Amino acid sequence: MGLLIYLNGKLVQEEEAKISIFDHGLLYGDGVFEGIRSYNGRIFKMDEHLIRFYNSAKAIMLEVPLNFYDLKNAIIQTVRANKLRDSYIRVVVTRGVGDLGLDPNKCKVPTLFIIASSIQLYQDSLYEKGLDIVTVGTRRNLTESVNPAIKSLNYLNNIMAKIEANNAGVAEGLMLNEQGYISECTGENIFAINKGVLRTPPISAGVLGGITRDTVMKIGASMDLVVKEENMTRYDIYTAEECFLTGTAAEIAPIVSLDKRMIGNGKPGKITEKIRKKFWTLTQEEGVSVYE
Ligand code: PXG
Repeated sequence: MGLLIYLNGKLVQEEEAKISIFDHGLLYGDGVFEGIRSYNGRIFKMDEHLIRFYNSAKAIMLEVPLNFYDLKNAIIQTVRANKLRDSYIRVVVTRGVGDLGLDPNKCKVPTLFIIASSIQLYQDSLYEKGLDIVTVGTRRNLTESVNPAIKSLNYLNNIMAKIEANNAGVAEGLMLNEQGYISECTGENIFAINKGVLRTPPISAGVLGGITRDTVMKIGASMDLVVKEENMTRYDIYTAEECFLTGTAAEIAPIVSLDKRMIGNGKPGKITEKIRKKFWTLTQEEGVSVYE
């Protein structure tokens, strides 16, 4: 039997979970989404994800058809209905059904759906060995275009970057912004460690304010690392002692080379491994319980 999907207020079988070809989420990528994980029956950082979800919707002037409390319940119900403990939850709201023009005013009712399933971005072995990544030619959107802070359904920019990484035969691509500063990977934030300083690009460099990014900055501070959000160039990564990426789907994955420059000794870094362990512990201890 397939998954049970929450679609516009009802739990339906996967095969029945269908939306119109006139939905502007499909026709124009007009909508926003979230990716959330549950660990051992608890939804990790749920409020943080939902706050970002409502902020993304607000930024594109789209009203989420459920309030915070009801959406939270709908997510819990969806995970429970699928009897999942470790899961990846996709929450999507689109502008809804309209005509073949762009105008969102023609879309009267937003479409809201929730998928609770699983995800694996990279093979397990890559977490042990570390990722080789390359800088891609596709630049991150300008913050005055589709602001990367909005988790919109418009991921073509990132997908083009991912295609470049695939073509280069590596698992991930590093995207620069218009000024040539580092922004982020195709769906993950990036960090470097050098001489006791944990660095990541600021939101203003055109990055999504990752929930995992936030958690990792807090973990770093608790380990007496100096945590800095500042503009970075590729040189800062080439010469770092350690490097890793973060994301809900990817979790924390060590990076061992960029553009064929070996980072540190070419193995996942010791501090990175400590951060990964602490992150894992948090995922097992925190979160909104699905089954109690
Ligand atoms: N940057 C971008 C562009 C993202 O889309 C992150 C960073 C990491 O943010 P979080 O809050 O997850 O730590 C994201 C996250 C998917 C999927 O298929 C979603 C993301 C990344 C990869 C896959 O749902 N979004």
